[in-house]
Amino acid sequence: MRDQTIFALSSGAGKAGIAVIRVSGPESLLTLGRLTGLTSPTVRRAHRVKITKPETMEIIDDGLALFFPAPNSFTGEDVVEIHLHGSRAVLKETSSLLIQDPNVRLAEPGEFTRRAFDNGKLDLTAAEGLADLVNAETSAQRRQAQRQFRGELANLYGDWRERLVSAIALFEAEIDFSDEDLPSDLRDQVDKVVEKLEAEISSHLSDSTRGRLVRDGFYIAIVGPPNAGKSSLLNRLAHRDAAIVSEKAGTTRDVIEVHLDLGGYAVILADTAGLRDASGGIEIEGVARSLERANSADLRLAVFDGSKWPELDAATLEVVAGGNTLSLVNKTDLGFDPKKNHKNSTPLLGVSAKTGEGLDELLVKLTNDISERCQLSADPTITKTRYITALKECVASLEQYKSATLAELAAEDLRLAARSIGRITGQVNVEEVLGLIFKDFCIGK
Ligand SMILES: Nc1nc2c(ncn2[C@@H]2O[C@H](COP(=O)(O)OP(=O)(O)O)[C@@H](O)[C@H]2O)c(=O)[nH]1
Ligand SMILES: [Mg+2]
Repeated sequence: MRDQTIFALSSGAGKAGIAVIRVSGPESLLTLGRLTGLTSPTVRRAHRVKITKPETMEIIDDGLALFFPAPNSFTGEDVVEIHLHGSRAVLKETSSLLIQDPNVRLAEPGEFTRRAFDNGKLDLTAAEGLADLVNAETSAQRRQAQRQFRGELANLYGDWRERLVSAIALFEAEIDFSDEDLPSDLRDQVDKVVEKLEAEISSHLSDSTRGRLVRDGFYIAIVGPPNAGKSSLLNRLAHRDAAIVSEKAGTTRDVIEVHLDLGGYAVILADTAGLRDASGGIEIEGVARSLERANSADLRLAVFDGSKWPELDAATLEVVAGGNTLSLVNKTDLGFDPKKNHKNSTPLLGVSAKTGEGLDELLVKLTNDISERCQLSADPTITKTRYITALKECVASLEQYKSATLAELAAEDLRLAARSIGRITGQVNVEEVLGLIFKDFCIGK
């Protein structure tokens, strides 16, 4: 229920120096009074308070409290923040006081942000930007999420929608007042708006991978024959033993993934089973999965076995021929030179997972490649498939408009186009997408 007052621990769970409990809703100030005795705080000012058990007057903790009156708060409602010591006991006893209070209840996941959205404090793209910001692990993810949270996409999509709505208004003025065909100059005017919009949306769509690569991470699949040292290389790059290394070929059967931060970009590095003629069912499945990962990866790292030099594995060469691959020959500690006498035209980088030789050069190459493909441009970037789907629908409706001869139908196409954009920002027809978006939030946001 919307007018219920909610509370949640807004800082992370577990032991910490400070923890923050946030309360939002009409009873916020009264709740603060019941907990601490502070009844008329100066707005947006920190006050020293003591959380006290009402029956025994025992002080649970002392901390700070702030009051943000509606509408100038995160949720747009009255909000109170209580800063306490982040001890499990303090939080447990304070929460239990709040739980016993019939005027407040524990917030559901994402409920604070949901209220902010309902009160027009942010649009859906900004809400999603906030979720991304909370989840950001690398600096590129943080930068991108912050831009979105600040309203970069909200402004862009909002502007497109407004232009469509104005075009619809022009049409409607005509449709309402006459049964005749539209004056051709009006149609020309709207045609121009549509053409310009379509060009802008198409150009925005054409750069749709960058934002998602940053947000979801750049996926690199390590492929190569068994025993080439793929698992050793992954462990070396991850600085831990994530994958099993064995002399026995075919040890890695499933796909093992580790998360890395390369130059501020999130990277998922996947170790795969060796490419070879598999004998058993599980192994065949392993090889099939390797190829599947290799195909869908943003980059493939082909690892050849240097102990076989100058022979290069045929199945791996096939993957390399598919392009988008960085080729390595591992085990340079065995004393061969990959720059010499290889028949293959692809430049090969010599590395040793054992000694670490060549890995710095590999990391530089990888980081350059990733930053080239992920670098944020000055233009707003698409971060979600949901946006792409809606924008494509919008373009389709605009195309439809162009071939519509009847004014009513043309106006309806524009309406559909505006609705597609509205679905992204949450201006229309949003109930079905709301659940999807807010379920990714954790409690306390
Ligand atoms: N000499 C040498 N041996 C290596 C190197 N990297 C891996 N190995 C060995 O090669 C064998 C296979 O390694 P592993 O990482 O399991 O290969 P994978 O089957 O490609 O995952 C193991 O015995 C490793 O110790 C290296 O750079 N130099
Ligand atoms: Mg392996």
